[in-house]
Amino acid sequence: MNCPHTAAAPADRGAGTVVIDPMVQDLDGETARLRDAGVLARIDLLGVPAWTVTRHAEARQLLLDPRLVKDIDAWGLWQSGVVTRAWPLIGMIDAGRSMFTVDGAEHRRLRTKTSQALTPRRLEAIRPEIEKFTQELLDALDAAQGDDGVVDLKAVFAQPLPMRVVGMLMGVDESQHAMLTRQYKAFFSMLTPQDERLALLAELDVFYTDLVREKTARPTDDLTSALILAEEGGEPLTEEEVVGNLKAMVAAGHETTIGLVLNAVRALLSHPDQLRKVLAGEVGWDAVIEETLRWDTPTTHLLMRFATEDITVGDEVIGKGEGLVVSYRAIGRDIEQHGADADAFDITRPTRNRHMTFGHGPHICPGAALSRVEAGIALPALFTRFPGLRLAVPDEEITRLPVMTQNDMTAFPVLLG
Ligand code: STR
Repeated sequence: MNCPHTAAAPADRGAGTVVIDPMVQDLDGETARLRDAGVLARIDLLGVPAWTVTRHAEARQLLLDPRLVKDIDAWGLWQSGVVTRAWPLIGMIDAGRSMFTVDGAEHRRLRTKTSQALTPRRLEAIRPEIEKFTQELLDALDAAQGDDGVVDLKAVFAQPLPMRVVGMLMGVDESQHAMLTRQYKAFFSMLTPQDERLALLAELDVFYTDLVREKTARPTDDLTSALILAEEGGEPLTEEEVVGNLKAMVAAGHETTIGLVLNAVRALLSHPDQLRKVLAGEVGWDAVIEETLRWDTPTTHLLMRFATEDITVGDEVIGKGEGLVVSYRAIGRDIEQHGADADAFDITRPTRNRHMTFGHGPHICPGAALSRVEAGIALPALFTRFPGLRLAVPDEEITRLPVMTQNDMTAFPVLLG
């Protein structure tokens, strides 16, 4: 891998450092190693050192700590020029001004409108449209079966559905969805050369800026227009801020829900006894969704927060200027939170709703309710239409994409039955 930072990284990485594998060859092993490395573990992200928190209780506390901020200028390695835009993960942090990168009162100002638009009550209004998209994509799935009956559930169903939903919400025309899917795939993949990644981010900025200008001239009833027009709570958002929020919504809304839907299908197909209980109505789909969120989190590692002062966690200190990642996949497997069998998928687990996969504190995922609505429609619709759904290859042959921060698979070949 071409990574100029390997050589430039500070040498004081302790023996206990967990190197995060860009190829994601053994995610379960890595999750376990992180948990074993301690509450606060040292990690190596393509040669760049950071801390990560691996436990539920401590993550909860840190996510409420105002001494941790998202502003990249608080990062020592960025200030000193050790980390630059040549680092392949920079786009996860230096993503422009938005609710994702700002804290405090400014953060509230940037986020209010979005979180108000995504409450469970407001989402009821778009439920019929999500149901319609789902039915259309189930038809597409049926039509896409090859001669051998095999079809890729990811490409034909799990991937387009969230893009349509977030596209409708934000006012992104359907003609652009394939382009966006392609760009985000390249953005997240560690196989994409960094100059290409920076170029595609610049192209996306132009695309989103054009869209915001068009909506400014001709507002419609989508959330992008609402963000442009919003005035309550003080200053209206600037163009840069609307663009930043729009980018964050499309990137997050598209990528994470793919993982939720596919990981749930995979978990059920590999635990047929539990699938039977769900199909018999003994356990609800909400239980499947929550247990999937806990057990196989769509976001593996969330980059990054920076300490504005030394922060002590147990025996360790996150030094001023150091970076903290939140390793949600390890947190979902926390034994103290979920019991000794935390590594087992169990939809009847009493703690299944007590996961932290959407984060905690001021930055808690504003799209949480939306993702639950999407998965809550998609999963039962899929299994109702294709009750004999099964994997077309052994489960071990499902490969993960070389993406360090998201938990996403290359493809999910199924037989519809
Ligand atoms: C991708 C690149 C971009 O243009 C904007 C953003 C901001 C929101 C980020 C997104 C990123 C990456 C995926 C994130 C999302 C917020 C939620 C999502 C981190 C950096 C998660 O995986 C939880």
